[in-house]
Amino acid sequence: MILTPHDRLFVLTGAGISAESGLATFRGSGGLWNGYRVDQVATPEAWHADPELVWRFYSMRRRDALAAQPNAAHLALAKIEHKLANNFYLCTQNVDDLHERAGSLRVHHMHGSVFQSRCVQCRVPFPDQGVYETAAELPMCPECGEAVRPHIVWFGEIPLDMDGIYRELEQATRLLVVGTSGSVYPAAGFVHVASQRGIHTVYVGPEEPSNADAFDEIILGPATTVLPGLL
Ligand code: BV8
Ligand code: ZN
Repeated sequence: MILTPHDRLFVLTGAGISAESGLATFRGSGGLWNGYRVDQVATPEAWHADPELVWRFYSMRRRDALAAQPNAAHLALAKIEHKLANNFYLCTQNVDDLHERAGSLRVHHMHGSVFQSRCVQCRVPFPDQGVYETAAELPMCPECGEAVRPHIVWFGEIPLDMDGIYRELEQATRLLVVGTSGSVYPAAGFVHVASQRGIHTVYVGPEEPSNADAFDEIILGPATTVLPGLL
């Protein structure tokens, strides 16, 4: 990917970039959605129906993320950010912190972070690495006594700082998308916004995403193999 000093690179990542760090993707074989149905653990309705099950699911996700290490793909993005400085923006659908642990600074978690929680009433996110796996352990707000939930964007909820994301998309001259199946919106629509603006769009992953037709370039291969050479 030829980048001139005037280029502004917008990068979107999905579960695929963390696959080689041992974190399950959603749809892949053995994917998260094989063990749990989306509507059982990742919707506001699921939370109201069974907060204990939801907290068991996200406690498992916290353990997995804590045990994982950033891989060469995360490191390649941190390196290019270092070179491009403010001409770089990383939007991830992932709730793990492997981008930050690889050294990325300008990372926006549009679907939230597994290491943050918030009170359903006070709504202020705070850092939380706790695991809550029984009804007795479910966290309550020290301020107002209400329930504390994972600071995660569930299906049917609006992703975080969509205005900021669209502002960055408006200014970008290149779009790089890595490791996402292109099946969940609004993230899957970013490539369409980029194409309408005539900016060059590239996808990296071992298989074509469901929105493949929208990309100018598809580079098939694992992120750890492709990204270091691409950037
Ligand atoms: C909303 C947090 C209103 C939870 C997640 C339009 C059309 C149809 C439906 C909708 C629509 N608009 C909205 C909807 C509804 C819904 C939706 O899209 N449903 C789908 C199922 C059809 N969207 C919503 O509800 C969203 N909210 O729309 O609010 C709104 C919006 C904007 C403005 C105003 C109002 C909220 C969606 C967010 C839900 N939360 N995550 C958690 O993590 O537990 S989504 C979750 O699934 C991920 O974050 C990600 O976004 C998504 C898909 O996962 P991927 O990351 O793509 O992973 P997947 O397993 O699918 O694929 C892995 C890929 O990696 C594969 O392609 C594979 O080839 C590749 N890969 C594998 N190995 C490697 C690799 N790549 C590189 N290297 C490797 N080694
Ligand atoms: Zn509270």
